[in-house]
Amino acid sequence: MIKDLAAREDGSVSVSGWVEKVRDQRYVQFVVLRDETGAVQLVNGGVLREADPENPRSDILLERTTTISELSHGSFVTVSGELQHNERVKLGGVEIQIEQLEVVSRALPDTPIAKDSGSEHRLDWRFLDLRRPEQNLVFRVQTTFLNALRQVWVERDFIEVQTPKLMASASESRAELFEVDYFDGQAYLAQSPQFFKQMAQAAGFGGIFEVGPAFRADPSFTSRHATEFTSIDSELSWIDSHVDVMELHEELIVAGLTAVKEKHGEAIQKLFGVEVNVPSRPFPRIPLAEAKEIVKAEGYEVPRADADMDPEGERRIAAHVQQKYGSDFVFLTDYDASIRPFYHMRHDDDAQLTRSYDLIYNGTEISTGAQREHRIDVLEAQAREKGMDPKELNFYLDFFRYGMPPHGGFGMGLNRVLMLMLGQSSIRETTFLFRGPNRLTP
Ligand code: AMO
Repeated sequence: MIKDLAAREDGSVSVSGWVEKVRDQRYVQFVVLRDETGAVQLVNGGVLREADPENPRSDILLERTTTISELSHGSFVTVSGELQHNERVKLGGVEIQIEQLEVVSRALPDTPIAKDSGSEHRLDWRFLDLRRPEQNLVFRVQTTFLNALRQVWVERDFIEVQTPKLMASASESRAELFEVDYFDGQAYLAQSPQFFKQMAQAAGFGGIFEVGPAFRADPSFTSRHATEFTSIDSELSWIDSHVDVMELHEELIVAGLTAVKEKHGEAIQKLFGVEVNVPSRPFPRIPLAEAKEIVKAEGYEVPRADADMDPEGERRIAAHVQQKYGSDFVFLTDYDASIRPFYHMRHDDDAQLTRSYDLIYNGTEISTGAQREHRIDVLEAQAREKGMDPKELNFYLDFFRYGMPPHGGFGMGLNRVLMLMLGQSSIRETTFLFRGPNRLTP
């Protein structure tokens, strides 16, 4: 790998990679070669532009010179030569004197995207866009983040599940639901693993987690919505309230960010110009109604008093929390029952408020969590209150009819977390292959 070259001693080496740049000078040729780990400068000192009968290596040198001068950007080549350390070489302090260069796969001469191409055009050519070191880093960070979360779950003895993405009913609301033909009938793409992670509680699994796709037929073109995204879900039994869920959530976030900072902090700073901050626990917790009062006192009124925070409200409360507590994270808690799903448990002393929360990171919602209602009679009543027909939900309600422990959990959008962690302007940059209302390819 190219990143290992600097640590090697001078001598014969062989490397492969994509041609990033060619400088074809009269007496010397330079090629910058990149693989997924870094870049290195190759040098052809034996440039020969026309046959030289006096030189016994004339044919070889002439062919090599021609090959290099015709190299197109993005071609994949294998090179062998002499590695030399040279402090004056800015790129890693080493260069390779080319002895042999083989073009393994030639790229068409005009690369369809450039550094400054617009987002949609880059998405059309995502495989080329992903060759950029920044993009490569996004998915290395994702791997490290998820791995750290997984370690926490495994240490806590949680079970990993894979829930079905084809369902017979909606899993969140009837809005934003993709319907697909299913033999002679209809199926729906899962909007979240909500019902099944609760089923795992009825099954006696206790702590569980899933990292998998979620689908939302959301027609919006915002920077934080996709029609398919990766949802990080966890659920656990025997909780006293949503506070237990928040504590698990904090532990996971701190573990994920600690691992990312340790492994990629420097690269993130260099390529994205942002610092990864590991938050201290507990994260600030503010009831939603109080958060609305705070932003109102600071001059911003959330458009609808009976609704969720709007994006501007989220930004403002995050700025307030940042200033007051120095935290990138804030839990907004105790959402009004009218804006929460029927399965959220309500407070004993105030049936209008749910035992739920949203987690805001750098000014944007990344997650929703709650204690769930496990008492079947209350759950049925709450479903009816929301205009739902309990008969349609029977398969779900059955989970509660044979002994269901108190439980709760959360769902968190992976692509949003990465966008906010890396200071990106859209989840298009932090999704391997983005899906939106007008994008089903590549
Ligand atoms: P909710 O609908 O709030 O909750 O979704 C949880 C998190 O998923 C992410 N998310 C999205 N990301 C990209 N594009 C979208 N269209 C999109 N929709 C949602 C967000 C959001 O905070 N079942 C509950 C969770 C739970 O209570 O366990 C749920 O799905 O980051």
